Amino acid sequence: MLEVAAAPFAYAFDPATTALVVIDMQRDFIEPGGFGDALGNDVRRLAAIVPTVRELIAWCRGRGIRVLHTREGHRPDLADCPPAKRRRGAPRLRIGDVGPMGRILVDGEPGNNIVPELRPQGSEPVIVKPGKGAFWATPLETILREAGVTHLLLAGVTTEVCVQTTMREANDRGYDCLLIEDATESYFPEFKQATLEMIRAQGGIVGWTAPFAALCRAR
Ligand code: TIU
Repeated sequence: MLEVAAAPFAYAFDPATTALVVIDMQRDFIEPGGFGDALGNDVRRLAAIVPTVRELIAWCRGRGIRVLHTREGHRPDLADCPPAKRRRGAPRLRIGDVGPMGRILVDGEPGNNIVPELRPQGSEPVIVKPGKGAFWATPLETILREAGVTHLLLAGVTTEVCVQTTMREANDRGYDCLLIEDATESYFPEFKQATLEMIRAQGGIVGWTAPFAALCRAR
């Protein structure tokens, strides 16, 4: 067992039954010309965490902790994209429209790829998800159960949208979840801060948070 100095209290985990889930570190959210940019966001805030996420992935691989990746992406025929999601707001480009990195938020397009620095290795599963949560309409729960996983380390973007939704889905399914604070980011710094606080409030109502350095010091 390893113990991390986390908030609101120590987080203990066994690397053999723990998985790192890296959420949506894809060009659509991190590079200009993707979905995040089309929604009017400054994507540079998200690009800044790529080196830390890279180190986190390497740390987990080095300790035999399973690494899984997710992408938010829809079928090319958009049959799994609720019309309400496509209609929402007034983005420059909507889901399925052709942008500079191919069709926005569509599986198989260049913009849907995970950024090259974080490319999945070998047999690491990549879960393509039509929603914000990584459990909904995906095989993630089956994959984790078959592997005997009980604890999740979480990283990725954006903190208050896909990361928080996934962490809440995981918490309800009984996983003990630790969000790595500097390996997640939001387009809105105040939303990231509020999300970290709401996760660990009330005795860890959704789970734990800790900086990557604290994970590295786990003993
Ligand atoms: N817009 C935004 O903040 N996020 C998303 O749409 N998806 C994810 O968080 N991955």
